[in-house]
Amino acid sequence: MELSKLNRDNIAKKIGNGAVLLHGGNTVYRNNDVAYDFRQDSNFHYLTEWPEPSAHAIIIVQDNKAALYLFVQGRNEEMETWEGKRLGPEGAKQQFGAEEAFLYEEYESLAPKLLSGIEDIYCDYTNAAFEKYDKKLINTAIPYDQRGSSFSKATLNSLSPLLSELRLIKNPEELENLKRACDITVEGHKSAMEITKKDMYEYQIEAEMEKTFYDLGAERLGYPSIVASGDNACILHYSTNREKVDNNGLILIDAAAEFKMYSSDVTRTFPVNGKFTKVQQDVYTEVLKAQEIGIKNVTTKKTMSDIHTSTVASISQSLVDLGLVPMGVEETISMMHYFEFFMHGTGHWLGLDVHDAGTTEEKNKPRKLKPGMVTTIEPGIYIRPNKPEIEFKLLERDPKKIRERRKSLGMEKATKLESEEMKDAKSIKHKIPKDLLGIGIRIEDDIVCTENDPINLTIGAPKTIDDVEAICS
Ligand SMILES: [Mn+2]
Repeated sequence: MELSKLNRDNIAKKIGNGAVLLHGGNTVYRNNDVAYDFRQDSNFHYLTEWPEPSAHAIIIVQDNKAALYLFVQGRNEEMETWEGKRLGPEGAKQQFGAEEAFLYEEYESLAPKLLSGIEDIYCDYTNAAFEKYDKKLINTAIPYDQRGSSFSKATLNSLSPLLSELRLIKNPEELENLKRACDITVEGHKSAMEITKKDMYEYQIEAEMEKTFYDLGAERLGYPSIVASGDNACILHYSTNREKVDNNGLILIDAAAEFKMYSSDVTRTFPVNGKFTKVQQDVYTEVLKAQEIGIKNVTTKKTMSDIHTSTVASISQSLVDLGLVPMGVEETISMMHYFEFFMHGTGHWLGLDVHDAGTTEEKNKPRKLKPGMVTTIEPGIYIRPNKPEIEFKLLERDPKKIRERRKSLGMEKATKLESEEMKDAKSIKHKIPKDLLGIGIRIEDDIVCTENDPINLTIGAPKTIDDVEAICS
C-alpha cells in the first residue's frame, strides 16, 4: 500500500505536528436489505487504501512523520459467510501499514488515548461522522479542565482543503492508474461504436460497452453511463437509457470505467447508421474545433478560466456561422447567447472522483495549471428540439457573477432570479434552422498537464469525422 503511505507522508509534511481524524464510507441500502455495491470514500482511500465499509482512521503526525491507526470491522465467521471476507485488525496491520489496528466499535473509547497530548486536530466538519463522533470525542480526548464545564482546548483545522490540494496533483503511480482507466474506457467506447445498429435500444449499447469495461478489468463504472440517442443528447445527465435509437440520429455516450479507484471520463457522439448527415457533420466539426483549442491550452501558462474563455470564443463563432444566434461573435459572448447551446463548463479535474478534488482558483484568482493536474476538456453544442424559436435578451451578462450567485443561492433560486432580471430586458426573437433541432454533440477527452505538451489519455477513442465513420460502418 505504497501509494497511501506516500500520501500520508505528504500530508505529514504539511501538518508537521498534530492528528488527522478520518472516516470511511458506510454500506448504503438500495431497497429493503439490498445494499449498493460498496465503494470507499475517496479521501479515506487516498490516505489508507482500506477497502471495507465501517472504518475510522487516526493519523498521528509527529515531526513530519505519519503513523496510521485503523479502526475496522472485526473478523466474524458468521457475518463473513453472509457478507464477504473481512480483513480485520490483523489485516489492517499486516497489509495496510497500520501501526496498530482496533475494532470499529472501539473508536470512541480508544481514540482519546491516541490523541492525548496533541492539540492540533485536522478533521472534516462536513462529514456526518464528525458530528456523530469527533465533536464529543475531542472534549474527553483533549479537554480543557475547567470546573463545571466540558470543552476542548484542541485547535480544529479543516482537513479537506489540505487533502484537495494534494489530490489535485497526481503522482506517477496515480497517473498510471488513470491511464489504465482511460485505456479501458477507450476500448468500451470503441465497442459501442462498432456494435451500434439501427433499431437497437440504448441499454443494449450500454451493456456491450460496459461488458468491455469489465472484461478489461474495470472494478466499476466511474459514474452511471449516459447513452443518449437523438434528442436525448440535449439532456445533460440523461441516464435512463431505455429508448430505441433514432436510426438517422446521433448517439451521445458519456461513460467511463474506474480502475484502482481512479475514474476516466469520456464522451463521444456518433451517427447510429454510421454516416453523418451534412448538418450533423457541420455541428460536429465545430465542437471538435473548440475541443482541440481547449486541449492545446492545457499548459502551465493557462488557467481553467482561460481554457473556458477560449472554447467559448470558438463555440460562439461557430454558433454565428451555423445561424443559431441573432448577433455577432462579440455580442454572443458578452450577452451570453452561447449559453443557450453550451450551458456547462469546459472541463473539471479528474482523479479518484470523476469531478475530482481541488479548486480552479488560488487566493480568489484563477490558478495556472501545474504538471500532474488532470482535467477533462468537453465542450458541446446542444440544440434543444422544443425550442424552434429562441428569444435572446439584449443584455450584457457576467458569467462570473452568475456562477457565484448560483453557488451561494443554489440553482433553483438563482435561476428564478435570473429569469426575473431578464424579464424586462429588450429581446430579439430568432428562428433556429429546422434541420439543426434536436442535435446534441459533446466531445470529451482526459488531459494531463505536463511541463511540455499536454497528454491526451483518451486519444484512442475515434473522434475525427473519418475515424468515427470508419469504426461505425
Ligand atoms: Mn466530464
